[in-house]
Amino acid sequence: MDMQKIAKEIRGLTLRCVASVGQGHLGGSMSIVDVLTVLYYKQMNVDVKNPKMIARDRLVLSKGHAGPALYATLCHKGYISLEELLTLNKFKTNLPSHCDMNKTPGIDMTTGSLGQGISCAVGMAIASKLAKDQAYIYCIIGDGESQEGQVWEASMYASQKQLDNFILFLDNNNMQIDNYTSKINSLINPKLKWESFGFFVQSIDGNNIEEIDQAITKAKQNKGCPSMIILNTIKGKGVSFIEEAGVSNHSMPITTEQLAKALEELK
Ligand SMILES: Cc1ncc(C[n+]2csc(CCOP(=O)(O)OP(=O)(O)O)c2C)c(N)n1
Ligand SMILES: [Mg+2]
Repeated sequence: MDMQKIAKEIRGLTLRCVASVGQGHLGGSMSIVDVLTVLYYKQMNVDVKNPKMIARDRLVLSKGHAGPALYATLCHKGYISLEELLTLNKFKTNLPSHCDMNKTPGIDMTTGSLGQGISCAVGMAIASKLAKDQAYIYCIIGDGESQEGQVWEASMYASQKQLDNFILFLDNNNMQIDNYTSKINSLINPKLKWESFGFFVQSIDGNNIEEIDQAITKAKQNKGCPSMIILNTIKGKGVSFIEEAGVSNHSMPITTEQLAKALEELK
């Protein structure tokens, strides 16, 4: 399986999804495509024919505004059709810009209010331990999102409960809604912070498929405490005009012409 190729295709689908409505969270969607590719094509125990399978692994996209990247991944896997992918945010759509578990097959938790998803994920990891179902619960938070106190309450409790089935990712793209995190409220050293909270922490190139795959495998082998994988990513990764927009790429427009050019670049 060529995961590099799949990631490019998922990036293309993400762009098409956002372009169908003309504007959206391109930056933070593009930065997590590589981790989504590895999760859904290699590491997660899920069944596209049975999205609600008991004891499946689960993903909580706590930075729920990156919904388009997850929808594109689910579309690539076959959970949703291409036709449906292009209904983002439209009247009566099943694909709201932020994830909704009651609307979209394959979405494990409703998110969008930053900070809350991680708490839900910790609860799901506790439930999985009680059920002894051997599932892994994955969760992706943003670096800006980590300014929410709830992120730290949830992290503290995951550690207290020794949730080694809980694998947390930080999308460390250095940007939040309208500026660099370092200019607003910096994490300074997220590795030290989560280590001090009792996590097994790895810090990797979050846009490198190989590194992501290896880090998840290592996190699964870790016993007795939760894992954090810091994904050092580029916001808007993969398309030059989005990367170059920098802190303006959080939510930005994309025209039909830009879409065509970007898809060409991804070939
Ligand atoms: C509780 C809450 N406050 C504010 C927002 C609005 N909001 C959406 S995305 C965002 C910035 C998040 O930054 P980051 O977590 O770094 O996301 P990324 O860079 O990955 O897109 C904000 C403030 C929200 N969704 N929820
Ligand atoms: Mg960010």
